[in-house]
Amino acid sequence: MSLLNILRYPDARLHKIAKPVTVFDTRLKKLIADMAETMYEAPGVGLAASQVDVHEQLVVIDTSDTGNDLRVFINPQILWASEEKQIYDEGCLSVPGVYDGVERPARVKVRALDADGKPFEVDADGLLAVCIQHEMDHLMGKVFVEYLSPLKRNRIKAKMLKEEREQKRDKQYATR
Ligand code: GNR
Ligand code: NI
Repeated sequence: MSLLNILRYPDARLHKIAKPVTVFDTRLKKLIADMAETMYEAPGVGLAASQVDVHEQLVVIDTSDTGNDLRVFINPQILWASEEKQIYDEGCLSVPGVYDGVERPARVKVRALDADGKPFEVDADGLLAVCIQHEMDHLMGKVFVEYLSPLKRNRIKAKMLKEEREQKRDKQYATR
């Protein structure tokens, strides 16, 4: 297994649209294992393939307290979303250190394929519902900060670019 590099906002590759998975082979199994390892190590409760620069409709999620309930969603589709909304303080591994409220449907019914290409459905609420919708946004090239006001988004963008500049400078300094 190997850890994958997580793209950081505002990287243009985070806005690419993911294509459906069509081949369920060992390459897919390895990608799922590597994404799970990367998610647990981060640590995070979800990871979309888009975040590791693989633009295919694949998501891993584990919202359990124990970290032993890995769920894999391939080519996910929302079959139903509740009228009722919930506001959840979201974070994202591609926007580290930033948390803000996002309003989404409180409950969703999702259909997806598992790692073997077998269809399944799940009724989700709470954090799982938030996470599924957050990850499916990634597959469509959308990052949660795009739900925030332009003012907040621009502040976040500036903060991320500043951190990027500082990290590059630190790296250069370390090798001199
Ligand atoms: O680890 C994560 N935590 C989280 C918290 C609230 C709402 C959504 C998330 S998903 C995030 C991992 C991530 O960035 N997935 O794309
Ligand atoms: Ni995210």
